[in-house]
Amino acid sequence: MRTQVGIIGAGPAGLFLAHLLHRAGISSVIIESRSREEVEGTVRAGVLEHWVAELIKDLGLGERMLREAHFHDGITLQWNRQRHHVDIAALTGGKHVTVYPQHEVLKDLIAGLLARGGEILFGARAAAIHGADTETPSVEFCRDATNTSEMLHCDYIAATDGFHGPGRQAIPAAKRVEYQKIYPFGWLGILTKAPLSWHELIYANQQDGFALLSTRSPDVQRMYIQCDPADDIAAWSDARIWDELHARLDTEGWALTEGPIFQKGIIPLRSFVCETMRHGRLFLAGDAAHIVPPTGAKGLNLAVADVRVLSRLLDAVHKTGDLSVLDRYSATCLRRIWKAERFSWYMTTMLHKNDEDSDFERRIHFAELDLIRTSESSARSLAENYVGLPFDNGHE
Ligand code: RFL
Ligand code: PHB
Repeated sequence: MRTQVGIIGAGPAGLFLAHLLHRAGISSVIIESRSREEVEGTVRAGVLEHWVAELIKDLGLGERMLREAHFHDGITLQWNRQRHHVDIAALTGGKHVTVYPQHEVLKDLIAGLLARGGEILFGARAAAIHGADTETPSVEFCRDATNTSEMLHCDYIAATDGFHGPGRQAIPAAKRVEYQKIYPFGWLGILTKAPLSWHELIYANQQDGFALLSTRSPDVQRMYIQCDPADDIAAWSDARIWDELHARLDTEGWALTEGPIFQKGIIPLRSFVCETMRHGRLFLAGDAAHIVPPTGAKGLNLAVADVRVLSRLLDAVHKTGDLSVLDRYSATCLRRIWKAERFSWYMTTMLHKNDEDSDFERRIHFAELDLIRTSESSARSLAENYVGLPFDNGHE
């Protein structure tokens, strides 16, 4: 098989890339190890930055999002049993928080790509990347259905294969510098069949730690609580989960609305960046190159930002034949990545209870929250980061 860009992974990074390349007249094939049903059924992120929602519309894929997503003017922060509304729309000249689940975005991207003649090989696992630093790279893959090895020959390879995929390891270890921070807490996430409890997301830091109230649809709600990342989910009965959610989210005269819990799981929290993101004709994008803790709602958005850069550079090469523009890929992406890493770390440290913190640090976190309540420039900084920083024109 032959194509211009071989893409490993049909997550947000791989699928947005295929659409952007298609729009530029560049062919691609996506190799995805999971089935379409599994990709479309995995519950992950919920919040889109303003420009990502605009991009979905620009790509002609926004019809369902416009009908089904929730568009919020802001977010609510809660501490000391008090709530504070951060008016993101007012602070950013009218930008909104779009709550539209990642798997719904993926359904729209997959259907749209297939309708446009795009090629996605589901149930096909990339096993090895060959000749990344040559002019003739290829991806060796194996389809579940046949269990035989095949080759995808291409001009460029995009490894959009997530944190555990083989892409990053194909960059020689001596060329890679990896930065990592593991947090001493995780998130227990649930889906519950219940009506909306509050009109926007609530990020709470109460005595027992962090909780987040989010939504999926008018009758399905998404909620998270801080827990020990080593906890066994079996130790968390529904009753225990509701007790903790009430303890962290309820305020005087207001209580969360309960419903049956139909999905629950625990994820660890980490920050990770791999520098460089390129080796010859191999490019890493999305979680393959970086991870953020979910408190800033940045992971999916950052994956799309990477492939926005990559598609523009590949389009420039396609038009001019000048390969030297590709030298800008890593540095251009990393400028935005480190700002998202900073914001995600800041939201995480400010909003969680860390048993390793001293009382002094705990007081500092509450002072940071109070600064957002009382200082417009602090609130604006949070708002700008939350809805997505502007692009660094000329550099991205
Ligand atoms: P993905 O989504 O992991 O997709 C990678 C794909 O590659 C496939 N793959 C392979 N295919 C072929 N051959 C191989 N050898 C392969 N190895 C792997 C995998 O099957 C998969 O389909 O990476 P991508 O595209 O970089 O996208 C990243 C995002 O998924 C991730 O950052 C977000 O989900 C993070 N995240 C959030 N991001 C946001 O922007 N806003 C949020 O509100 C938000 N909330 C969250 C989140 C992540 C969470 N979890 C579960 C970690 C909330 C949570 C709880
Ligand atoms: C979600 O709805 O899953 C969600 C929302 C905001 C976050 C993280 C996850 O910061």
